[in-house]
Amino acid sequence: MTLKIYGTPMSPFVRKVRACMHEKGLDYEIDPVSPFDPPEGWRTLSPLGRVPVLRDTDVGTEGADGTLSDSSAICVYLERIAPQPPLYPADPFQHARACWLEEFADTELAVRIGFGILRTVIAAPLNGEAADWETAEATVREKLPRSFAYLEGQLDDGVEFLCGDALSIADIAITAQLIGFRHAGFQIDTATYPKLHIWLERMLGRRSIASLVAEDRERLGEHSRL
Ligand SMILES: N[C@@H](CCC(=O)N[C@@H](CS)C(=O)NCC(=O)O)C(=O)O
Repeated sequence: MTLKIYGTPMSPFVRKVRACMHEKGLDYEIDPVSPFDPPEGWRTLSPLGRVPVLRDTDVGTEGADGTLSDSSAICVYLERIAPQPPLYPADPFQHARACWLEEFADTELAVRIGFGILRTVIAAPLNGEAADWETAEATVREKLPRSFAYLEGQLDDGVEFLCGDALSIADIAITAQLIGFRHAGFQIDTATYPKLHIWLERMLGRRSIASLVAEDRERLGEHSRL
């Protein structure tokens, strides 16, 4: 089986898929397509023009054959082709809850952190533009507290994971987005969100995630404050 991810490793959605692959011990190739400067014919693989896209070359090697163009669809596929370790809880309610928290990460956190922080203080200076710390700080002060309070409430006292007693797609999807927040040098306030803070630090220490953060750091250089 040859699995290929198309998408820049700096995308939180690419990071989410890669973390799942690392957890499952799957080998893959990566083609660092930028959705903002894509190769010709990109919309054949990605109808919405986004990354990541996964290709399973056992299924198809040309055009859209064997491709999936959404991180959530890709992660479901990975679970089916490599069931161990499971990243979707067996319990029906926890399974659905994990999918909801994944959705929360992919929409709410992605928009807040993507537009408010990644674009303003990570991507802008990398593209030779001035960083907009005012917008980033306003995002942290005014936009993120509601999300963080919600996530704090989703973590039971002393538990290691968001859904049940094992790592799930919920932990991975939320971490993939929060890494951007941490690259900008922000911290989850320990006094206000103690469980979320501990949970995130633990997630960042997992081998599957730590290797991705190390790669990011190398790529971002002085632009990573994590
Ligand atoms: N729902 C998609 C979202 C992917 C997404 O928004 N990716 C961003 C990069 S982080 C992108 O390609 N943006 C380009 C655009 O929206 O035009 C998924 O889960 O894969």
